[in-house]
Amino acid sequence: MELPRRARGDELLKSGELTRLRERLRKIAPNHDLATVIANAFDHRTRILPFIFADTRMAPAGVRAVGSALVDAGFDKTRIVLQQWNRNFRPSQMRLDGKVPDMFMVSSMSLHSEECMKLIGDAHRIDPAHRPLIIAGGPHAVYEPYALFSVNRARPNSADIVVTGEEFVTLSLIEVLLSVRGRGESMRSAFVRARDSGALDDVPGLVYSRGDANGVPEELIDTGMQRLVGDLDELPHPVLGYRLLEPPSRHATLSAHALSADEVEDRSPISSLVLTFGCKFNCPYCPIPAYNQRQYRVKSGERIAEEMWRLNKEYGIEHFFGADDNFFNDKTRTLDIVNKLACAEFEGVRLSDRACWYTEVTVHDTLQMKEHLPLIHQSGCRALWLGVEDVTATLVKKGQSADKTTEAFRALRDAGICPMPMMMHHDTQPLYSHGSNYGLLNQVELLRRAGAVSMQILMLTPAVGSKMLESSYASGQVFKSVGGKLVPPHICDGNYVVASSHKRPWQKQLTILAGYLYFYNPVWLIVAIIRQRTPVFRTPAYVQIIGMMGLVMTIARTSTWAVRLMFGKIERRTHPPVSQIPMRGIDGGAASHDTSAAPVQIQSPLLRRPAPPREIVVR
Ligand code: B12
Ligand code: SF4
Repeated sequence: MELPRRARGDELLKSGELTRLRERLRKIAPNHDLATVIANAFDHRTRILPFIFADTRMAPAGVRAVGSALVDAGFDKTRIVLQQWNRNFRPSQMRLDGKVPDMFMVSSMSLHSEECMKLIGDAHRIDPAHRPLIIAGGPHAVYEPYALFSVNRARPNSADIVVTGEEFVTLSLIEVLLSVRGRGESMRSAFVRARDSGALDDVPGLVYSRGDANGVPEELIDTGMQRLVGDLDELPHPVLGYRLLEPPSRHATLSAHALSADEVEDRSPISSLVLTFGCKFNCPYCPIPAYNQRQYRVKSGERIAEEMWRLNKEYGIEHFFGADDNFFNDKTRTLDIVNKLACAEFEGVRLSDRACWYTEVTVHDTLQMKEHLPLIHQSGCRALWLGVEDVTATLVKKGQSADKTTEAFRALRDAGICPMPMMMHHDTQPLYSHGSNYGLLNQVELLRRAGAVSMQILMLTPAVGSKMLESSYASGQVFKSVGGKLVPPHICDGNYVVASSHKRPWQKQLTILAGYLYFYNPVWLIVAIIRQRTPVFRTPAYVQIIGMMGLVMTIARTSTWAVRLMFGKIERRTHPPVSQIPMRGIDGGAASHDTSAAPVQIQSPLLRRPAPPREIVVR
């Protein structure tokens, strides 16, 4: 089931609403000496291609955004702990300025959810008299907020409240809590009073529980879908969040000081930066358009340039990765941004001499921008990740074909921009096809010849919040257990075959490995070293080296899964995950995030035969 959309015309906040909230909080912040620790959950078992190295060398934007929002609102006593760098961190032992923090926040993607629940569980070891208010947020919370509440009576380790939205929701929650908080009162006690008085129900984007004295939730109240900030220039500045990072360590406790400014670039040389949100396409396996309530939101070129400049000046960061869903989504707005970046100058220095950037786009929109690619390169763009999915457009058609993909890749390479394809393998795609481009190896070869610098091959896996979720479960494609082992969340990332109707799913797993081996190997490394006189210079050779290193980890981890698929009995699920706890909206009606009553409507692409392709309408 996709996330529901608010009523037409009510999806966005009013202009200036986030700015005014920030101003209001700044006025009351001095009365509240709030201390907050924000943890980013990370399961180290997920460290394989294609994300290996990017996952630990880029401090995630989500926790930085929450930290920036708190500091911007006047709550300086905030620390961000990344499990990527601090795998032994224990919330039960955290102290900030010598005291247990008032709020413990945790952010997680779904694949890191086991670690997230362990962090919450460990925070519950703090004596209830001092326990901080536990707030969960991030992508896992957005799509499955109910999963952050525990129904286990023996271990009632739930978040107190889950934020299913962005900065505006988090700051609104804090505003409500501070408005009821008495002098010296704990945030948890303020939360209970605010909850019981119904004060939280006016903030769309929250899920909280009501339960017995032991903290086991009996029902979940969902305050509905958030309103989104339309003008991304209203967001707090990302420069603030970097000051809050806990230095890497092996300790369970926090260090006395955050990472110093001159160490930031060393630890996190790439900065993920919000530039735009949203995408006009409507791929059935993708939750993004629904999350954005079909809105396209942008930052101005001036603001992006200023953010890059300040991040470079204060921390020395030179590489920026746009957290975009489809940066070329709107030609006019894209051109406005890149024009500003190309001419931006600060203190007599051109920004493009100090900053390079990378992001995600589609083949279709790249061709629309073809004549502007030299300008885009001039603005500092050095690589673009393209959701090619399937060159033949059998799986999903979003304007790509073998010819168009080749044309787009060549145009990018000629402009000095590395094309980085993202492929999606599926049940009906063979390893190799004779006389067509349908096979995976045929497509990898086609992309390599067209100039692909890196390669991403993920198995089509039903994503929570996408249209195809229910039908994939209903048709029995989704594995519950293999060889007696339950499918754990950390392997549901597209790298492992965990949903398939194929008779021999292990073949799918090995096909993905074969695709990677075909692309990342010593032969193509040598070719890349010999052919360095291209507009993208040595990058293909560097990427080959990184790719081969990552492939070793990938083979080690996924081949054992292939063996399990080969010999183990596969049990399948018939329903997507649903809340174990009854959920309701504030008016007593259905909860926005309750997936239990979702209708099964869509024919899953996993089941489709190669032809005819389903056309996805480009709006
Ligand atoms: C950049 C990115 C990456 C980078 C991450 C690098 C890094 N270390 O930051 C890379 C390329 C490595 C990556 C990899 C993967 N990614 Co990714 N990625 C993104 C992307 C495009 C941007 C993330 C971002 O920076 N957003 C900007 C920040 C500001 O937004 P945010 O994180 O949502 O945080 C906001 C709110 O959620 C909230 N919030 C966040 N945390 C908290 C905590 C609290 C307490 C509170 C109150 C609020 C709160 O406030 C924040 C400010 O508004 C998103 C899509 C998107 N547009 O968001 C996907 C996304 C996060 N990725 C996703 C996925 C699935 C993956 C992969 C599994 C691969 C895949 N199959 O696509 C891998 C996992 C790798 C790994 N081992 O972790 C999914 C996650 C879905 C889910 N249910 O968990 C997303 C949402 C895309 C999607 N399909 O919808 N990804
Ligand atoms: S083009 Fe990409 S971001 Fe847009 S809907 Fe399709 S998969 Fe999602």
